[in-house]
Amino acid sequence: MATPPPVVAYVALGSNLGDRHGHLAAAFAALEKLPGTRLLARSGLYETAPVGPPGQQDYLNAAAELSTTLEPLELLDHLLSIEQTRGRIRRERWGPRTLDLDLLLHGDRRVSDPRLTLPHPAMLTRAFVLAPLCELSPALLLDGATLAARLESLDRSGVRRIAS
Ligand code: A4P
Ligand code: MG
Repeated sequence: MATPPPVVAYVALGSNLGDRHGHLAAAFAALEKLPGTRLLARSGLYETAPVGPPGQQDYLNAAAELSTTLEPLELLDHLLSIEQTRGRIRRERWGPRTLDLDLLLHGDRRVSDPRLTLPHPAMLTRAFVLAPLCELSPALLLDGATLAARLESLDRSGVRRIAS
């Protein structure tokens, strides 16, 4: 079977437990090694105030731009297994996590599957996702507005860029 043409996909990275820098560095290294995939660009690192249950540590967040021939669900499965290698245990929704990898966009695919929704439903309302993503693709249009314009309209007070 012919290999499908590569598409550009974006992944959000987050960690607020344990060695946060180590978890994100390991995630970027693992993304680079995925089959049929190239890591085109990575954002800087952001320290962000936790959204969700109170009493959590601050998060480190970042974003990655990939070129991939993997189908969306295949890519999701790889992201989930990278999370597992960093000891991710799922407890409460929005609770603390060693590593969270969310698939934000996969080309212009719209997916509504019990396991995967694309574009990621919360990406446009979260400055901790859009700030790093806008470093990679500020002019990308989604539902009639650029990512940069969406970010402008959000409260960014809890989001601080700490390293490139
Ligand atoms: N799933 C469906 N669509 C997707 C997608 N586009 N990408 C399914 C990834 N996964 C997707 O995810 C549960 C299931 O969602 C997956 O098995 C997959 O089949 P999860 O990561 O186990 O659940 P979760 O992360 O606990 O819940 P949820 O609602 O996904 O949480 P979020 O939205 O990821 O939020 N505050 C700051 N500052 N920074 C953060 O990074 N992250 C969260 C987690 C909360 N607060 C935060 C941050
Ligand atoms: Mg997740």
